[in-house]
Amino acid sequence: MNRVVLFYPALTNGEESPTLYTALPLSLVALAAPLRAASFDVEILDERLHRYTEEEIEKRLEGAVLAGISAITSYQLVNGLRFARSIRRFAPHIPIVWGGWHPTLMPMETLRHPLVDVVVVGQGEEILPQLAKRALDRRSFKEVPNVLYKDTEEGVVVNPRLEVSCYPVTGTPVDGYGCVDLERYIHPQWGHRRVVGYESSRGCPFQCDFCSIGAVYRQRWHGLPADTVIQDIVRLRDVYGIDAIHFFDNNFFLDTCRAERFAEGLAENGGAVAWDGTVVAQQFVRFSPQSIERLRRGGLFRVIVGGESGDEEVLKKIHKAHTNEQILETARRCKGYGLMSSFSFMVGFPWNPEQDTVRTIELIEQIRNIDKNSEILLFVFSPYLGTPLYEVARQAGMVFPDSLEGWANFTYDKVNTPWMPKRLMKRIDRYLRFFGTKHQSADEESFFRGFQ
Ligand code: B12
Repeated sequence: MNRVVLFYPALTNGEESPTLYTALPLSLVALAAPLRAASFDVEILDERLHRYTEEEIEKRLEGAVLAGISAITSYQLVNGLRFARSIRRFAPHIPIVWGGWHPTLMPMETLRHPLVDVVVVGQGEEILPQLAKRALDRRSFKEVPNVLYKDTEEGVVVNPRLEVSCYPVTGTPVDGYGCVDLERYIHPQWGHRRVVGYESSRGCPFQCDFCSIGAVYRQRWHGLPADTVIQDIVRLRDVYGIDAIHFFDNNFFLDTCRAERFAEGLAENGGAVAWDGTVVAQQFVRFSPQSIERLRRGGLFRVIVGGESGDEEVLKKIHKAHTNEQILETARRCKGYGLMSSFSFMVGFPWNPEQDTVRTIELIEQIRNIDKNSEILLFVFSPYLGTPLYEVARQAGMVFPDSLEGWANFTYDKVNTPWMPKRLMKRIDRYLRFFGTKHQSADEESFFRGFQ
């Protein structure tokens, strides 16, 4: 059989991957299903689970017609390039195809690298099987939309960008789960024994200035029908013994009717699966008590909200449409309904980093006074490619790399935003080290005192 080898690079710099970093590689699972439907044998190499030796890579590449690498900015590029070097060494005749968030946002720069033959922009389900078939038949990639590639005669070729299906082109998401050893991606989390990831919708209609989703999905949102999601989740429960689902959607609740229909349908089908999802605060505070009760009865156990900043001046600037009061009301409601709440925040925006840091930490304190078990994730702001804040950052003096190797070293754990006073960065560093960015236990000192 003809093989396609897909590589998921580690997200870390050599250290072991924490649970959060070893969720199911949804991107490659989504690509494996249509490749298999097109009669390709697919091998997924997930470097987060196993550090492949050169010999192992050589063996896996035997008979491959194409190799694909998925990457978000930072360490996945470092590790992806290492893998690409091995492909060149052991299978110099096969095309090295890069896809995922970084290549999508920086396609030309990515293609310039000698270890990149083809870049796929955006979603790959419709595109990758076409590339694999052409690679097998040794035909050019000329007619394949949404790709850039190096042609021996024509040099760099940029094919037109077309809208592709916003969802699986064959079957449903769970069809692809059989392409990996699923057991290795099932983790105990949030009080549940067997949790796995699932994506029930793509895109987002909001235009938050710090987020890359808009650049790729152009404010479109598409959710799978509730019945399809129910079928898949029931299958995960009955076949794999899953007791909780973490929805990786950007905005699970956008279509509230769909979310409620899902909750009710799951309960009608025997329930016994808990699930969580992301929602914007201004929407959640408008859910009726009946609606929250229905969702809860259908398994909702955790609500995830992007709080982003406790400085309302910043919220306006970044086009985040909630208020601090709506964040606090979300925390109160979750506590009242016995739901876990999870809020993520960033500090150190380019306008007044000292002020936004202090205000954000004050808001976190208030949340914790409402519910000391609320999960808080806190990051130092770093501009994402393809976002309006990327431009703001450039104007504020931030220097960005201009090559794939440069971006590989642009690691999100070493933020170097020039507007951050050293003194403030030190205090935040100490604060993050002391508290981590994760959930705090009840008897720890107050969040705010840790910042002094
Ligand atoms: C799950 C997730 C994570 C996971 C795993 C990351 C990963 N590589 O998947 C964790 C929790 C670890 C994580 C961490 C971070 N993440 Co994250 N994460 C996501 C999230 C929510 C879902 C990704 C996913 O699985 N999607 C579902 C799959 C099916 O879609 P997909 O990945 O886009 O794949 C499709 C296409 O991209 C393409 N494709 C992908 N790979 C390939 C490969 C080939 C060969 C081809 C042809 C096509 C192709 O085809 C796929 C199917 O259509 C996305 C947002 C999103 N909606 O995608 C953010 C996102 C990817 N994360 C992002 C960021 C910034 C981060 C963090 C820096 C956040 C932080 N402040 O710490 C860290 C980085 C950690 C690190 N050390 O590198 C950004 C990426 C921006 C960028 N420039 O790369 C995103 C887009 C969020 C955003 N709002 O902007 N993240």
